Amino acid sequence: MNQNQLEQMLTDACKKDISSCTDKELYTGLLCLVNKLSKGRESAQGKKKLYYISAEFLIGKLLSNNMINLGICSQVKSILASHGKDLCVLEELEPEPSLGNGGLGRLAACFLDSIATLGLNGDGIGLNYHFGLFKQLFKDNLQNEEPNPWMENTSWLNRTNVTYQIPYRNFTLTSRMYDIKVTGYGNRTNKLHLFDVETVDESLVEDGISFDKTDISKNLTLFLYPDDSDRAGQILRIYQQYFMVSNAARLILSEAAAKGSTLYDLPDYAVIQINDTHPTMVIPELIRLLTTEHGMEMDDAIQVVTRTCAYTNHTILAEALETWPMDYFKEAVPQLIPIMEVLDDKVRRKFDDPSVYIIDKGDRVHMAHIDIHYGFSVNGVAALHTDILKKNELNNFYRLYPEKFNNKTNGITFRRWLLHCNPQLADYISALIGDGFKKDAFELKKLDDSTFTANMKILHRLLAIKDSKKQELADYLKETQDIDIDPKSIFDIQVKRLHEYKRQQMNALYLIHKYLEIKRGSRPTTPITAIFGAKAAPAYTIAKDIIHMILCLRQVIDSDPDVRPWLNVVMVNNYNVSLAEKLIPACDISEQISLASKEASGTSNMKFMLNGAVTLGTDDGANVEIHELAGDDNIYIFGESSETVIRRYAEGSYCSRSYYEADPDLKEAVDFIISPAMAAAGSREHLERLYNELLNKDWFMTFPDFKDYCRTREQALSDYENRTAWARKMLINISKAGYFSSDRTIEEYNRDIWKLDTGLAP
Ligand code: Z57
Repeated sequence: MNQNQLEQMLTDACKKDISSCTDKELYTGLLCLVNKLSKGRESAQGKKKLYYISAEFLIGKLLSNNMINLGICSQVKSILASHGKDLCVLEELEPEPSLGNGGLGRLAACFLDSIATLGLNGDGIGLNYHFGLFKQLFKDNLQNEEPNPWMENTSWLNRTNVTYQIPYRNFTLTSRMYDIKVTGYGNRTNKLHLFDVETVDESLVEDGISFDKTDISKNLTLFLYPDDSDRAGQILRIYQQYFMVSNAARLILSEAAAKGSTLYDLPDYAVIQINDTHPTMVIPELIRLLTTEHGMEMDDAIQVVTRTCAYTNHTILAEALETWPMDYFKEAVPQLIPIMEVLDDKVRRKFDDPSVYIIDKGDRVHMAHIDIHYGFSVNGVAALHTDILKKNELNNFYRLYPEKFNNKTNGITFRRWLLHCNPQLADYISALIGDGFKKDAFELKKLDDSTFTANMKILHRLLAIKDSKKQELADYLKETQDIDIDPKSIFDIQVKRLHEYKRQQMNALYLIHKYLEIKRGSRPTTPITAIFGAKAAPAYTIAKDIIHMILCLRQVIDSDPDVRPWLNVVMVNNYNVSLAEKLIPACDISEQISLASKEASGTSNMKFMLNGAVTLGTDDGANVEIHELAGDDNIYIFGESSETVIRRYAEGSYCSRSYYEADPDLKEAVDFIISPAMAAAGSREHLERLYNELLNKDWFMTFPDFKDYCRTREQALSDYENRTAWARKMLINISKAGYFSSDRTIEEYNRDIWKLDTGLAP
């Protein structure tokens, strides 16, 4: 399509001349145009279909992403420009659907993009949360939560005619399916199916995010559970999960039957990827539907379902592995209990090891155990993570079913995380090595060649692009959050959910230490801007205390004229996908400092690497693979190894206080948390609770790693001063990032697990 035709279509969609449109009218017009263009593209076809079921799909804004994938982005930009309009301004008008907490939900969104791009026959299935995840506000240096409404009259959601009756113990809900089109890069359009109930009552929500929990028909899909990896939810979560999987099961069975399946051959028509344990009830629900509504024998149904379902594990944190009291099922979905009892009984007859039972002696149901016994594949999300699952956390299962276990190292979509968020860098890469990397990310390897890495002009250009992204971020934060940052300073960024194992508190302890050093006169060569972005689960007390500490520290430093020109600590408000797209391209140093063994993979580490940030991290999750690819000279690794950490936990003898007593720098930083200066900025109660937690517990072992962390961070800061040497590290990181394309990950899922026909050549 040429530019004139496109301009005409946009004018038609807006129903008036582009120049006379308001920004909002233009945004809506573009949305309609994109919907229309993607209508021409069918879903990939094929006998067998993948269903990716997930409680979270953190899709982010869709306008620009869809335009990139339709191949009209640069044309639209110039059409808009010729009428004095700016796409960036229109982008700000699109509400972000926050249908995920963090990595797990964003991974599902990247996967949908790659599945469509590779022409695979696969859809996502999830829930349509009206308010998604909460919106974060800061008040008195504390996190507050508010609803985040994102659905508008004209939106990406398409109401369908698909509805089901979903039975609970003492009532039935009528569901309705909404679809969001998932447009692959230059390719097919798949679907994200989001189920909802029409009786949901948004007016139930009052005073922040609290609402009446009693009437399920009114509250079922109001919110996404804000717990990330921990703090088991409540019974409403069972209602939500069952709603998701019962709808999914009915859709899957009816699509298979429509294509001619007898349902005994369901595995030839469907493969279900269970994203963490949240959709696990799809296993007993499918068995229930096959036996009660399709006349199948129990043993046959179990066989069929086992050959259809595959499970992805995303964490080894014990507190994140879902176990539900049998009473919850009794109350909400008693129809599943006889099925789960049969499943448990079969396990008990076969294995005399209580650690692999489904129902434990305390009458709790271990959801992951259902997946492992009654699915054909179990995968971890990074090499180290899968190893730990096999050797430690799931060793008892690995010994029973070694053939089920496999690794699929996570990936990210380069369409959003490079082409969209950093077109300047993408264009420059194209100028150097051509466009091929946009289809085959491994082509980035071509950059690792001395014609590029030893070319001063190229290295300077890379630095200039980084500088321009830093300037853009500085302008954006000033305008939207009234935050001042110096674009000439070093941008050191840690953005991810707030969790003790991710150790934002250790980053903050370093910053306290640095603050005190600067105060004593030892100034850095280049000023430093340390940026945090993180939401804490509303019920996660210590996580909220850590946010409080960071915000108080910011205030203390900000009002200290001796230090403020040299060290700026910032916490951006309401960190989400859209902010990530602005922060990541501007980053110099990427903080990936989880306690070794605890971060299953991490995916922001990959996004930063792709955008030319250098990683400062532990040998944990996918950092291990980043380390191997980038090489020792192009990454800053510190801290104890996962083996040491696992041993330390096993010994049970960790005592944080002894580290505190032995290291004066550490002691000084920890004591500063409860100093008068900090107390003046915040609340003593919160600061003291955090101080005591660190001193008496420090469960995620920040103290043993503190010294090495400080030393390594200082090394990175001093290496930054040699600008061309630093630029070379950036370029080598970019050149090795191809492995982390989610296209590679999805090809592996398909090759080893799904085995779908590959539709179109990529
Ligand atoms: C979540 O975001 C992750 C794991 C979970 O069990 C839950 Br619940 C939520 C994250 C991991 O913490 C990351 O390490 C990983 O990269 C991501 O899932 C995607 O696999």
